[in-house]
Amino acid sequence: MPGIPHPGQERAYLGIGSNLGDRLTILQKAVDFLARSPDITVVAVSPVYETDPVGGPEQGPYLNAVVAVETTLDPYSLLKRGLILEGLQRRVRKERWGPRTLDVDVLLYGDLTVDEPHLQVPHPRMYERGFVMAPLADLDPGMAMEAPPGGWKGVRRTDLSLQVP
Ligand code: GSY
Repeated sequence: MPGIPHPGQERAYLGIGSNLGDRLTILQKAVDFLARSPDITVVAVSPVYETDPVGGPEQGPYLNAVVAVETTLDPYSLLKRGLILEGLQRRVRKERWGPRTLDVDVLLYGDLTVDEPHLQVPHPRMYERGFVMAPLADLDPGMAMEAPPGGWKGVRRTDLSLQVP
């Protein structure tokens, strides 16, 4: 991932995922929304992966990707922006780990560590999740955990792609 953030900006990585509705369109709308935000620059978007659901009830496969951004928002405001985005996709929080139109996670925010009830950065489960590590490694191998022998299970790279507007 080339480039150093501009002064006053932080590099952050967001995980996006969807397993309900028109999954690719929903992810693209999420990228478009981020790119339209004056305080966020979308630097790069990973390839799209189809992934087996981790946790929760029986549910359909996800499409997952990782978005690299530069932002002047602090990590809490970035989290809030993600929640707004989820709301725009009419995500209803019925059950933890259940199917969802859109999930947005703040994975990394510069070198910062946050450990608060509503926000943990780095995301506490990201290093064990192939659906995060595989796309993150495509964007920035230095930030990701190396895949285990045999590769990440339940994670398939697709030919689908997300555009940076
Ligand atoms: O934490 C993100 C939501 N989520 C996902 C996901 O995005 N992808 C897959 N494959 N499984 C998941 N389980 C949860 S919860």
